[in-house]
Amino acid sequence: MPGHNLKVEAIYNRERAERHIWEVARTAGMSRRRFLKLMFSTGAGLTAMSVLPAGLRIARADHVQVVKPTPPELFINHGSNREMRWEAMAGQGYYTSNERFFVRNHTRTPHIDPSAWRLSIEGSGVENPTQFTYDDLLAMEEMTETKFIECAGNGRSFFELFQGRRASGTQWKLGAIGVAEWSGVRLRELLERAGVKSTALDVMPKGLDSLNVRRPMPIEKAMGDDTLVVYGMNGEVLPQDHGYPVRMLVPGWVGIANIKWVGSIEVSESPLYSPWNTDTYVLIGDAYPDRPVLTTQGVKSAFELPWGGQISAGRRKLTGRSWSGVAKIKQVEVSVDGGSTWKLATLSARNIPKARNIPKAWVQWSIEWDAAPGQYNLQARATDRAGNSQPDSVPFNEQGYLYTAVVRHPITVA
Ligand SMILES: Nc1nc2c(c(=O)[nH]1)N[C@H]1C(S)=C(S)[C@@H](COP(=O)(O)O)O[C@H]1N2
Ligand SMILES: [Mo]
Repeated sequence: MPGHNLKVEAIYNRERAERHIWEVARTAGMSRRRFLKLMFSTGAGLTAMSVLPAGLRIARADHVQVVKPTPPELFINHGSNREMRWEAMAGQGYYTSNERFFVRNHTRTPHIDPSAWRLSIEGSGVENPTQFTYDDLLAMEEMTETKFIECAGNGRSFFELFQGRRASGTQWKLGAIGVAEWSGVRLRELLERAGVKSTALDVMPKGLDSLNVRRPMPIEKAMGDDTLVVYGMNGEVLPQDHGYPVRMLVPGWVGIANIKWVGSIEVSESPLYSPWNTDTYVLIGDAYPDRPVLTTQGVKSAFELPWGGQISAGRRKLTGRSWSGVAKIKQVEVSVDGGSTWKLATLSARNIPKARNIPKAWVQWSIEWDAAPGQYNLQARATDRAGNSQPDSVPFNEQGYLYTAVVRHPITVA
């Protein structure tokens, strides 16, 4: 795993894409001079990019904010954010591959040279401020965890669509989530090596992106068994867009807790604040007078179907996935008649022979449906083993977080 440099890979991919376009242009009789002129005028360069096969389509506009290719058949483009298309997960295995994993950047993906990079553990909460190199981390005991990372705003667009009030922020449907096998070292191990004090209160990882995105968590969460400093994703080097060289994994918590491109971790004996636990990632609205700070995610469900798409009539197997930030999923019910009747879906164990149902990850499910022609709003409602379920609506909050209500997924049967 070390030695595989994703920065070099990104440059390589871009050069390869440009060479491919030139080949296409040359075959079509274009002169080198005209080609270069086109490439340097952004608009035309982008048009030229569209002749690329999907895997090579690394448009310049994309390259600015997100490094990996995010083709439209796999992603919905929201500017610096890329949403996973749920319909593209149909027939896929349990994990979200690195190629398909959603990207949520407050600014843009930075390039970090791992040889110059250090991870510092510092602050009033440690006896011995300590620095770790990339190789130091790789030499430590490797832990792996299968968990989701989900944006706190996943489902935000439904506040407007179903409840008539638009919340500010990226108008995600349900694709701001993915499940991966994360590998790295326990944060607790690093804190202990730095001599964490019994009086330590808050722990704040800080990103090396241009805004230094950072957000504190309480020491109890930081010391948890499954809270990791991650360097691997699905058995590969953590990709650049997902936090290379290292990111946090804070299972069950809102996406923002999983800070990417971490350069330092502050441990403090007094409470820590950042814009991401004071101005954003708090609930603001009439129903939330105390402005609670977001921690865990709730329960959600998604169908692996195109939004507003069409399927053919007959016996169908509807598939989807449900998850909770708190506990394992106990059951999933599906309604095809607008919520009048509900049937239990079958929880599947595909691709994970032993671990049928993992807490703070998702469970795959399916249900048979004899679909007659017509318009439908399909609904799925999950319940976790802690008793949390999905309500019909949720009280509005200005920034549209935690939309855990049952979603009505429009579909035409023809
Ligand atoms: N440094 C840094 N970390 C970050 C972010 C960011 O913009 N900068 N975005 C956060 C948010 S809001 C989410 S939802 C997750 C998304 O992780 P992903 O892009 O790997 O899917 O990363 C979190 N970590
Ligand atoms: Mo997020």
